[in-house]
Amino acid sequence: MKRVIAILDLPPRRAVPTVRESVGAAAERWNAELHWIRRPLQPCHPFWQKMFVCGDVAKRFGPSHVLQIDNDMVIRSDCPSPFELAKPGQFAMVAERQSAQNRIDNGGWQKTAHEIWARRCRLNPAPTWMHPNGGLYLYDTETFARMFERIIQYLIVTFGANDQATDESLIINQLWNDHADLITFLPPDFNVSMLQTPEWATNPVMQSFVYHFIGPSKPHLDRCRWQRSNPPELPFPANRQSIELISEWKDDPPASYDIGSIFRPDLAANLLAVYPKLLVSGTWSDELTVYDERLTSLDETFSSHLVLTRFLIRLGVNARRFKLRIKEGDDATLQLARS
Ligand SMILES: [Mn+2]
Repeated sequence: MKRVIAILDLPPRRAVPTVRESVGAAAERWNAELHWIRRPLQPCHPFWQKMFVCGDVAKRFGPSHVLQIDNDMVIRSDCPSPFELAKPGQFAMVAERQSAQNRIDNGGWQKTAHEIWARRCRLNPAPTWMHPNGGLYLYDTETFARMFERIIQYLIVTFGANDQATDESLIINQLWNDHADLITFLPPDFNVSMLQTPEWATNPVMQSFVYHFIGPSKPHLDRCRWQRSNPPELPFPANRQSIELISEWKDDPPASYDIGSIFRPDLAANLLAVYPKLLVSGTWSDELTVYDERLTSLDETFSSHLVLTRFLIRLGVNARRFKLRIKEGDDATLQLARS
C-alpha cells in the first residue's frame, strides 16, 4: 500500500522552512509520497477541511496508508517511521493529555467537548482520556474513507460549528461509535504538545521525535533544530558529564544509566534526548543527599518534594524512560511532628 504524508497548508498560516525541510527529509527516509494541500479542499473552516484529506488522498494516489499532519510540526532527523508502528486497518494517534499539571482523570474540558459534539451528531461520546492531539492521524483510506464521509455529513446539522476541539472530538466520537477496536495510540514522542511542554518549546534543541507547536507556542517554531549533528547538540549544552558519557558511548549506549541523587535535570535530560531507547534511573530521598545552597530553603521549609516534582516535569514525555529509586529516610510526617 502506498504511503502518503498529507499536510493541509492553507493561507494565511503556511508552513515555515523548518517544517518543510524536516517533513521532506522524513518522507524520503520513510519511503512516503509528500502531499502538500495548498488550496482549500472545500469552502469550510480548516478544522472541517481535515475531514476531506482522506478522500483527496484516495483520489490522487489510490489506496494509501496516510500520515495526516499539521503544518506546525517538526520531525527530528532520527525519528523512526510511524508507518511501521501502526498497520493499515488501525487508526493511530497520540493522546492530547501530556502534562500532569492538567487534569488527568476522566473529567476536564475534553469530556464537555465530546458530549457537546456527541449531542450535535447524535452519537455516544468517546471517553475523555481518548481525546487526541489533533496534529497527527495515521490511517488507511480503504478502512476509513467511509468514516470521514459520515463525519462530513454533520457539516449541515452542526451549521459548520468550529468550537470545542472540532476535528479531535468529531474523529474520536465517530471512531468510538464505529470502530472502537481499531483505535490505536502511538507514544507521545510522535506528537509532543509544545503548549504542554513550554520549556521544551523555547529550547532550540529537540528532546523527542515530533514537536507540535500549538497555539501560543508557534513563535518558537522557526528556531527549532530538527537535524541531528555528530556529536549531537544537547538541550543543556553546559553539562560536562553528559558530554563525556556521549563521547565515550557514541552510538552504542548501555541499556540503562544511573545518575545517582536527583537534583537538576540537565544530565538525565541530555541522555534521554540523545538516546531514544536509554533508560535513566536516579535516587530520591526526602532527606536531601545533594548539598547545594539552593536546596537549603527547601529543606528549611519542608518543601524538598518540589525538587522531585520539578525534575520529572522538566523531563517532559521522556520521564516515561526515567526509573525512580527511593532511599528510605526519616518519615516526613515525623519531621512535622518534631517541629
Ligand atoms: Mn497544529
